[in-house]
Amino acid sequence: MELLNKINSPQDLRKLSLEELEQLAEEIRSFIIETVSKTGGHLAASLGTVELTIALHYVFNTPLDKIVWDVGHQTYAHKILTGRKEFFHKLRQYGGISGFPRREESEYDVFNVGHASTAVSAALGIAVARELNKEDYKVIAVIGDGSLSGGLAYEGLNHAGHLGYDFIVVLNDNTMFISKSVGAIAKMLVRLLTLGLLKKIEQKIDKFLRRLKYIGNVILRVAKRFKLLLFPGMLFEEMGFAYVGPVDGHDLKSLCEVFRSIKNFKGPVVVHVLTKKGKGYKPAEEKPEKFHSVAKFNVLTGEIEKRNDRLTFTEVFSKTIVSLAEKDGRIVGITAAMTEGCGLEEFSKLFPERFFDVGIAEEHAVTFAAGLATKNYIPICAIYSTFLQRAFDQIIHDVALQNLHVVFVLDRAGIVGEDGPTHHGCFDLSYLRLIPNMTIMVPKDGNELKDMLYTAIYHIDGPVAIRYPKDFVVEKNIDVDKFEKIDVPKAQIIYEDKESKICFLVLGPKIYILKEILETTDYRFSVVNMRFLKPMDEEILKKVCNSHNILITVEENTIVGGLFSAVSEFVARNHYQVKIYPFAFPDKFITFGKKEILEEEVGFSIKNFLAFVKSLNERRCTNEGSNVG
Ligand SMILES: Cc1ncc(C[n+]2csc(CCOP(=O)(O)OP(=O)(O)O)c2C)c(N)n1
Repeated sequence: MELLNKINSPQDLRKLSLEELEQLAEEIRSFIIETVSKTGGHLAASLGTVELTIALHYVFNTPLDKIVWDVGHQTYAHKILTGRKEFFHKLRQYGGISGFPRREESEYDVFNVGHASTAVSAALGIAVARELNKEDYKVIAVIGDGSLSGGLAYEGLNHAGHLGYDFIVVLNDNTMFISKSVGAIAKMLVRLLTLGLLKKIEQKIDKFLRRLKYIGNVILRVAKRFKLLLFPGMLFEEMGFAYVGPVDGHDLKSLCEVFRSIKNFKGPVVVHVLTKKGKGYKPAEEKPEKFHSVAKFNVLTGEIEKRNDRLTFTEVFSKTIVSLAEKDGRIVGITAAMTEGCGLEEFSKLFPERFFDVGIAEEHAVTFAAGLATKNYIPICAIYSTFLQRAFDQIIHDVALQNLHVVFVLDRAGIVGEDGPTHHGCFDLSYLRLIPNMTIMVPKDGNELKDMLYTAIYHIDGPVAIRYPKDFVVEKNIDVDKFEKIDVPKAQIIYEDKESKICFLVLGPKIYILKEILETTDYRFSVVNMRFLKPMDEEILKKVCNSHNILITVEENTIVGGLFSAVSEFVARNHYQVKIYPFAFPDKFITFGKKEILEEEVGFSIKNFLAFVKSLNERRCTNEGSNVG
């Protein structure tokens, strides 16, 4: 790490020669691989952007010039070069540095991010502020080809093209569809560009197209398409951007040359950069999808640390949906660029004609599902809780308002851990509960998930949501060919204690913590598995309100608008005299770190539950039962 040791900021970087930059790139790469092998993280994308990051900080005058990253999972080199090398071993660890750009962390992090397709819009806002303030700096949005599949990116490009301000978009294109031969054309284009010939050639083609005009519109359209093949950038040009590229994203010399040549470009410009995901680390190059977001791994062998063999909720969903789809051709699987994460990989292989990965386009996924539902298909929209936030209006306007039968399967509900606040699924119970016609179910374990999916598909009309955490189920095996209908909205009394007058109303798998407390201590209380948040089982609620003094709601969701709100509204509406205490996430954003640490911090560990039960008991013994919680 001879060179890297000397670099504490981009100012140090700018003192290096081009040859030294190449060595630095190798050192950064090794440093990233070594660190991520111990912390886990987004390896492949960050390895792909090492040279790009160096070139950007080398040519542009950061932090005065602003680099806005899309998603932000590719910014490890950026973090290392901008003063966070010393903290890099604490990447994604509680109290350490985030895996994504955060303005709180560094002046070089211009915009907080974690969800895709935001960079162009955010950067454009900054560019407009610069114009209004009559300031002088460059604004660069860096967006991946995947993130360019999200509609928001086009809204930003459209607006940027219309405004015409000086504005740079770097398209970090790491898809495999550009083969070697096209790569050769790319090199040629770069050379043409630096010689100033590109514009001339394009002008010639434009003239040629204009001459063709008299032959008729059809030919013109074909001709335009021909130009699009020759110049993929035409898409951007039509939106008001100049287009430069493609550029080899691992060739520091070309990158620096191109950035220097467009640095003072007047108006919006797209620089198309070709990179390889996982670049420089063979296992990641070979399996970029496995090393996209990776757990700890052995650097030498590339072997990824195996978690234990227990089944996850995702796997139960995966097996169940395959089992159901085998028997029913109406079932369609939809995901927004998260096939594996959402457990639809097997489904996609077995039923390719009924499987749709729509790209990072959650809004489209939902409206597309709504369209299918009007034709009596049964769309299963499998989207992480946090990403479904994107499609809030589509759920209301396109699905619920028409009471269409779309099944939403929300993975990663609750705290997810190291990815942090952009990825925790803390809000879905709240944002779904307020939507009319919606049924919301939360399984406590794998068997319940399986039966809920079956019930959602065959015994409920209108929109249905099932949400579950990134976690293991309690069961070892589940028979995904046997199904039991769950009556809507039947809750389930798991344990009834007539003496204590304390009743826990629980949504989801944390119910097993309470079971454990009942089994291992002398504390007594009733426990209800709510199963449904909407509609709620008002019969059971009436019963517990009449037989208990204290209700405690448990939900892995923000305290605002979920189960605590629903039970409080019910109690107030019916004038019951019970007291209600919440186990829910606080009304603030939860940081990143190990899931267990974060859960303890927000009061969801077994220790927290035990302390609460103990305090309830003590107060009850001293007749103070009213001030607990
Ligand atoms: C709205 C949203 N949906 C899904 C994701 C999950 N996600 C993270 S990175 C990624 C792929 C991004 O592709 P690209 O922009 O090309 O970057 P690459 O990883 O290829 O470098 C996806 C789908 C997300 N971050 N945001």
